[in-house]
Amino acid sequence: MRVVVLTGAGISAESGVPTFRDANGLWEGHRVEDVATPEAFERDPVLVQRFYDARRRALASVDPNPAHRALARLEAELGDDLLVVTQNVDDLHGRAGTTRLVHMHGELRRALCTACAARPAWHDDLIDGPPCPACGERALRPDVVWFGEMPYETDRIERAVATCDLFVSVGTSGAVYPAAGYAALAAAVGARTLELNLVPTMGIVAFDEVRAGPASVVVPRWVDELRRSRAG
Ligand code: BV8
Repeated sequence: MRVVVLTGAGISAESGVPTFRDANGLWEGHRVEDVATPEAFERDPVLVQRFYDARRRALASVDPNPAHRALARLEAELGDDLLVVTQNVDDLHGRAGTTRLVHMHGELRRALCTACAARPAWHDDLIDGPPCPACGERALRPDVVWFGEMPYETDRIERAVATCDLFVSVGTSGAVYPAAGYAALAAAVGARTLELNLVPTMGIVAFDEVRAGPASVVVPRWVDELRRSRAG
C-alpha cells in the first residue's frame, strides 16, 4: 500500500514550535506573509534574517514528539511505499529518523547562496553575512521557500500523490498552495484520504475520514493501527 503523509505546523506544535495560526500569523508584530517573501528580503534583509535566525536558534531547544517518531516507525514498516511531504522548515522529522522526506518549503537549518545556488547545511545565524562555503560570496539567505517562490520537488510530490492508495494530512490548516491542493488530487485519483488534526479543517476537501486530536496522540494511534492491520 502506497502512502503519502503531508504534514504542517500542527505536527510540531507539541514540540514547542509555534504554528502560524497560534501566533495569529504574527512575529514581533509582523505578518508572516509580510516577512516570508522575496520582496520583504529585498526591502529589509536585516528584519528577514533576524526572523529566520530567531527560528533557527529556537530549534536547538525543541525535540521530535511521538507523532514524528510514529512516522519514522511507519517508514521502517513501509519503506519506499511511504513518502512524508512536510511544509515545515524545522528538522524534527529528520531527527526522528524519517528519511523518505521532502521539505517542500525548505529548511531552517540550510542556507541558499544567492550567488552560486549552493544549499549548505547551516545551523548558525546569517545576520552577519557569513561567506558561502562553496563560492565565498557573502550572499547567503535562508533556504526557505517564501510566498511567491516555487516549492521544492513539486513534480516528485505530485507523482507520489497521484499514485498513492492513502493520503494522510497531519496538522495543516490547508491555507497554503500548492500543498493545500494535494488532498483533492489524491481523492481525484481514487486514493483514500484521512485528516489527523487538532481542529479538523472541514475545508474544500471532504476527507474520507477525520480524526480530531493532538498529533502526539492521533498519529501514533493511527500508525499502530495500520501496522496491526498489516500484521494480519
Ligand atoms: C507558489 C516557509 C507558484 C516560510 C511557507 C493558488 C495556487 C497556487 C498558489 C497560490 C494560490 N493562491 C495563493 C497562492 C500563493 C501562495 C499561497 O498559497 N498563499 C496563501 C497565503 C493563500 N503560495 C505560494 O506562494 C507558494 N508558491 O504558489 O508558487 C506555484 C504554484 C503551483 C505549483 C508550483 C508553484 C509558496 C508557499 C510557501 C510559503 N512558505 N513556509 C516559513 O516557514 O517562514 S508557508 C508556511 O505557512 C508553512 O510552511 C505552511 O505551509 C504555512 C502554514 O500552514 P500550516 O503548516 O498548515 O500551519 P498553520 O499554522 O496554518 O495551521 C496549523 C494547523 O495545525 C492547524 O490546522 C491546527 O489545527 C493544527 N494544529 C495545531 N496544534 C496541533 C495541530 N494539529 C495536531 N496537533 C496539534 N497539537
